[in-house]
Amino acid sequence: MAVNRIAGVLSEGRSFLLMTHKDPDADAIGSLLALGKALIDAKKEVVLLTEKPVPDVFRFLRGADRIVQVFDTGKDFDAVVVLDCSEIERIGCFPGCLEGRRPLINVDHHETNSFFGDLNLVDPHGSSTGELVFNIIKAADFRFGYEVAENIFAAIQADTGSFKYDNTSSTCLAVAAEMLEYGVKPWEISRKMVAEYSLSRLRLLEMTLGSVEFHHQGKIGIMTISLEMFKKAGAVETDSERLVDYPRFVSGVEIAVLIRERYKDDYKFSLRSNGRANVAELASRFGGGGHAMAAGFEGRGSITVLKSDLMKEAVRFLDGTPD
Ligand SMILES: [Mn+2]
Repeated sequence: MAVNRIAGVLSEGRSFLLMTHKDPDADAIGSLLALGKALIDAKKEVVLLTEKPVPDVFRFLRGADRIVQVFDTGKDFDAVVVLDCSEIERIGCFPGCLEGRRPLINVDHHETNSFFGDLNLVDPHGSSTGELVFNIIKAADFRFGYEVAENIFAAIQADTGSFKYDNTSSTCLAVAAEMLEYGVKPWEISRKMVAEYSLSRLRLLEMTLGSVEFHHQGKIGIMTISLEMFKKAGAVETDSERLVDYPRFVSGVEIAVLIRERYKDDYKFSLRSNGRANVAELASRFGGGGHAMAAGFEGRGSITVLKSDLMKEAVRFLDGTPD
């Protein structure tokens, strides 16, 4: 089994490079930190690498200061572990840093994963990559301590929308419960994760809600955030996280969309489903992917054209989705 083979590589090796996707979420950072700390406790050397500095909102996660953006590229590693990435390109740009580095270990729970690794632990039924990291640590018989547990708990909590999404399984609840035995307090993590937002985020939310539009008999709710709005609110990219949920709270909405301008004429589309529509499939029609209930894609060009393309496809999609 992949999990045992990966555990074997990690047990036998001595030094590892761990990476995750660009624009990381709490599952990405939590998985990176949990596996990193478990390896450190097992007397291994690790480099935890992200494309950009860890977003402020995840800085509270223990060990976050271990994550770097540059490393000695001449260094040899016994394996590279890529966490929570459906495609290898998701790691962002590290020119040459993966060249010739083997084995490449792919640990992910996205349905659309391309199995880019030499070893692939890909489980779309896993609630989160954090849950898969838990399985690896168990299989390798590495130690759990507070730090590992906090990061695994945060990863699972975030990817299940605090145990509300359809990926909340008895398995992930059991793993989360086990993390409490190491001292994790769910209220404390929740408070840090969602209740320590900046005032800028509130200002951004105010403007984002002002942009909401409903289409197709109220089945599609769309909000748009422009660069201008980010500037006015004094907000950063991560301040827009989870805002896409708001249209979903409205009765009758099947698909919620958040369009975020990243650069001029360069947009990130986040899609959420209320259960009927598989938004991963919808996103894949635009070169993106994700999960049935949460997915996304990127688009370049005129926002009017991009939006109308999405609308056309979403309408066709909803009308073709049986009740
Ligand atoms: Mn994830």
